[in-house]
Amino acid sequence: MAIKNKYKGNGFQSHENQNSSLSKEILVGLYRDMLRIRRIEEAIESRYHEDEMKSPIHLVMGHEAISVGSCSTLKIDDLIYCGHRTHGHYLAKGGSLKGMLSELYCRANGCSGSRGGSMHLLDKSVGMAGSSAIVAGAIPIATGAALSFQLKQQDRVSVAYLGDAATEEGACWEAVNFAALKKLPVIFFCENNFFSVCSPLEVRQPPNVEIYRKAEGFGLPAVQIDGTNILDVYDSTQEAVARARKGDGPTFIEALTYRWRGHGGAGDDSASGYRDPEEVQHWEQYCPVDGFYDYLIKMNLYSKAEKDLAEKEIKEEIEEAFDFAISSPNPQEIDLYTHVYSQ
Ligand SMILES: Cc1ncc(C[n+]2csc(CCOP(=O)(O)OP(=O)(O)O)c2C)c(N)n1
Repeated sequence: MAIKNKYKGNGFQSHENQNSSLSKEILVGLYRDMLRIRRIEEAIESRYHEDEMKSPIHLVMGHEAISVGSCSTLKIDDLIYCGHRTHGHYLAKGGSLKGMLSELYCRANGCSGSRGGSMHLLDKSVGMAGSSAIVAGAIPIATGAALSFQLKQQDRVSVAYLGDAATEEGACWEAVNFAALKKLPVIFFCENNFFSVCSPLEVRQPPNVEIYRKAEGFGLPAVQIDGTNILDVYDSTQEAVARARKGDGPTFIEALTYRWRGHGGAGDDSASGYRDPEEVQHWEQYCPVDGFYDYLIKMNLYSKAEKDLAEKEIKEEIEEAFDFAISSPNPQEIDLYTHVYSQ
């Protein structure tokens, strides 16, 4: 097998010259947030075989720059919606680690009250408005939220995170069309990792028609960016958010990235033959977290000692959150009858 999906970005290796107007504090914060998500994902993965987390999981390793870079441009009352790969978005939007882990362990105090599991994280207090396991299911809902902001004249935006496979659903383009027509304050953020479960992009979509080009056909600004480069993600989302807040309508962002782990569960699944294991190794060279660390070091914005301290604090936070989740109560039988609606 040959490596088909080559890295198309600039890479932080050549980013000494990439200037950012962001302060040192913000840049270091972006790095720390990505590192935190990476370590949380590793911890979830290492414990998943214990079979105590009674929830399917979809790890986000390789996608960290997208969730952190984009959510960092949002306000707390802006709303985000996503599909099944939720952890990065929830944590980057300010979600509670304890609430998320409790949800994965199906405990009563999980952020979705143990009803959702990993694919349905919900937390109104931080603007995590919903996630859907139905591919493309959250896109029209995010668009509807943007319509409500517009009608109520609220200074808020919504973001619909979607995978490349979601662009094969009618609901995606119906929402994009409607948002373009009404100039809604919504950002469509496509995380193109080239796969839908085990099906590569080339067996699902015609070649040479890139996803962002399809979006452009609906008459809205659309860009393709390097999804492993957090500065590119931050800048393009910030621009899209500014456009939406000004009343100039939606933007479609296609960020190229790679899923380091299997579609679902723990570990890599390349051995099953749908992708070349060397392709995974190829993309690991462009790690969004380590690449940005090297950049910060080169720019004299960070030190090894500061990283060590961050690692220590993150480790302690993760251990405490796991202890909290594991010792949290299970839902009671009576809980079956709460949050149930009937007509
Ligand atoms: C409407 C619908 N069709 C099929 C599925 C089965 N399914 C679950 S995840 C998935 C692939 C999703 O790929 P993508 O949207 O690119 O996101 P990624 O997993 O790569 O992050 C599919 C086909 C589904 N959940 N919903």
